[in-house]
Amino acid sequence: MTITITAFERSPDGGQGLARDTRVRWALEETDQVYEVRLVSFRAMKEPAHLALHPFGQIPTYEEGDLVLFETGAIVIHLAGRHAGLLPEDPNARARAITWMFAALSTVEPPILELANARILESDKPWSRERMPVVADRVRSRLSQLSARVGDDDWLDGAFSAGDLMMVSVLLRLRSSGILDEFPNLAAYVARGESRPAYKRAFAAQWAINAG
Ligand SMILES: N[C@@H](CCC(=O)N[C@@H](CS)C(=O)NCC(=O)O)C(=O)O
Repeated sequence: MTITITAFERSPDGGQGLARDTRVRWALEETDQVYEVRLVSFRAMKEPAHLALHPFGQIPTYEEGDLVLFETGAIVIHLAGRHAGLLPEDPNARARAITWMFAALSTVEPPILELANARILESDKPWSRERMPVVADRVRSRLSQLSARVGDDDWLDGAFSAGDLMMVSVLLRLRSSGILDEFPNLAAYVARGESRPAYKRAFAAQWAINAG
């Protein structure tokens, strides 16, 4: 069955891989799935045809036959549950990998997004200079906890899993802030994720659309 995802016609990050279709592409590559991409403009994302797929008018979406999904966490769990490569066989290890996916999306990503919004959307506000250190310290606090857990390990819980795919994807957004480099083991963890052939293919595919 053909898999089709949606992505920005032109990503605001110019191809740095921060748009969330990259994590879905990465999961598709890790699980050896062939897929097609439908590019959508910002205007088209808010029109009825796209809203029927994604009630919040965002990318990415995922279509496979009758199935339509949105939310990258749900899409990656769907792929990981049906194809080998992203979840361990052992039921407990599988549950822990899914736990790390939720941790990435609901505990680590929110303060990182808040920082990104503060830097990009609020830097011209009179209160921005005062607020920025508070927002940055919230990110540092989470990273410090994550760094203590990762320690010298390669991945979060044994072999690479969907939990790592999501955590690395979330942490990548921090690179331009310099905060990731304050935690050398996490910077190395992210670099390990980026060096995976499947990530490189996913990155190159979105770069081909957005660069230039
Ligand atoms: N929680 C959603 C977030 C989706 C999201 O924020 N997508 C962004 C692109 S990375 C988007 O479509 N932004 C445009 C908009 O919200 O209008 C997920 O993980 O899929």
